Amino acid sequence: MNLKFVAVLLFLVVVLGLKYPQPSITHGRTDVVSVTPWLAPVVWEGTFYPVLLDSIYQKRNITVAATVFAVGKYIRFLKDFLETAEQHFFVGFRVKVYVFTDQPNEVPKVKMAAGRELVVRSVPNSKRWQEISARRMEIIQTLIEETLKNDVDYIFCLDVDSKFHSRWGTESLGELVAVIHPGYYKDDRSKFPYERRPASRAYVAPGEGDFYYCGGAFGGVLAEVHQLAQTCRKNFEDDAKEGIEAAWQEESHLNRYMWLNKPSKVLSPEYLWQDFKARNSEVRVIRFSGVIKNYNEIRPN
Ligand code: UD2
Repeated sequence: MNLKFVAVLLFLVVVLGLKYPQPSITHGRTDVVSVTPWLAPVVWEGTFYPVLLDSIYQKRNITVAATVFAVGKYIRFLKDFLETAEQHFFVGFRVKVYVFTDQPNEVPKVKMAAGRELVVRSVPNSKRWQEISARRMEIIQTLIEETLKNDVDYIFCLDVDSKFHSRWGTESLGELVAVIHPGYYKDDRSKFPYERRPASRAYVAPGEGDFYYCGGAFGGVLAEVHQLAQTCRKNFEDDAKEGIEAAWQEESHLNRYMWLNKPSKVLSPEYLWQDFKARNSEVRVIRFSGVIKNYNEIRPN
């Protein structure tokens, strides 16, 4: 969707009145569940009208931030990430993409549309990939406190080794937003790779847990994401002082957090698929997907 198209849509909405199919409460998708037991929407293709949602948020004049980390060899994923974000991520809205990298000079020059901005910040490298991944929480917390506070309405924190393939827009907005991991959504929760050692602050006991959520994509309003980042950071650091690192670093802490603080919107695995997985039939659209990578070659340890 380009800006011209958005302008036409806005014209339709404002001048002619918005036209969209009549909603129904008895007909809709029957192959997936589109609401959690705590009544948060689960976003799947076919459960929302993009034009209607965009018209609601255009009136609110929102700004959306995205954070992405490209440290060490992960810088190679940045170009595709940024270029595809231009094509699919909140097109027609004000967007600020914050890139955190140890190689600011290597950040590719990607042409950003009007109203969209790229901000590059330096961060140190680390000898351990676990630390690079987990330290994101601390940096996101500080970014919200020092920079975004009065400037931005929503924030999404995304993995760089991924590309957008289709719309990711206003349907994803909510107070606290989590994405269901594509690898486990048909499994019994006993199989989820939660942290299982009670000594860790990321511990999830047997019989607990709703879904297994991705560390590679989460978001919401600033206050909620700040609370999440601060809590996960503190728990990660307090664990570290006792010599414990959760099974999946900040992803484990995020899962514990989302169990205690239910997300107000849940995004289906359309919002973070993995390229090595064949598409399942209920996934009608892959919007964002992790690329295939050789861990041994790109990680520092
Ligand atoms: C999963 C999660 C990831 C994180 C990790 C646990 C998904 C899709 N991915 O993926 O978010 O929770 O488990 O640690 O849910 N990075 C660098 N340089 C490095 C290493 C990492 O910049 O050397 C950044 C980069 O933005 C990358 C992210 O950290 O996308 C996560 O690292 P990963 O992709 O190696 O983690 P992975 O695939 O195990």
